[in-house]
Amino acid sequence: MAQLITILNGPNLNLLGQRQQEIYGDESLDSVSKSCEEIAISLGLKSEMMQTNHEGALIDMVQAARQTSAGIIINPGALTHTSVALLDALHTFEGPVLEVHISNIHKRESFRHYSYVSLRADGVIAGFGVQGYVLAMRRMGELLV
Ligand code: CA2
Repeated sequence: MAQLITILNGPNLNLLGQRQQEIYGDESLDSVSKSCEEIAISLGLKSEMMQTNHEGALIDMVQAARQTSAGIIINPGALTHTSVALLDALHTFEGPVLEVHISNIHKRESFRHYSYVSLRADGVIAGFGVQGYVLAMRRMGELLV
């Protein structure tokens, strides 16, 4: 059976492609999900994309992935910079965790420079636009062989 990669997205990322295109581009999260699914299949994996605007729901998704998923790709949105609870949940996950940011958080406001999630992440991609998700999928393919 193909291993599952869970791709998690935090607050406001449902608006991808609809607002602030100068920062986040014009592609929708659905379209990113389809690209990731295609890559997953080419790597002999499966992927599932989820998004929530709620911190607790994101933590529930991480906990559920402990039973179902070989790896997590996560763009926690603004929770990146605030959520110790999300970090704690990610610490309970045993497989690889890759952190993705569409924008280059280091080129933006100083409050975006720190990531709690990076304390758990096995790799971090920032500033590659939505291509970051695709690159993270490829890296998962290498980490999970
Ligand atoms: O660059 C990223 O991917 C971020 O994780 C996006 C978060 C931001 O708080 C982080 O600092 C960096 C914001 C997500 C908001 O997404 C939107 C997408 C399109 C339109 C409006 C918001």
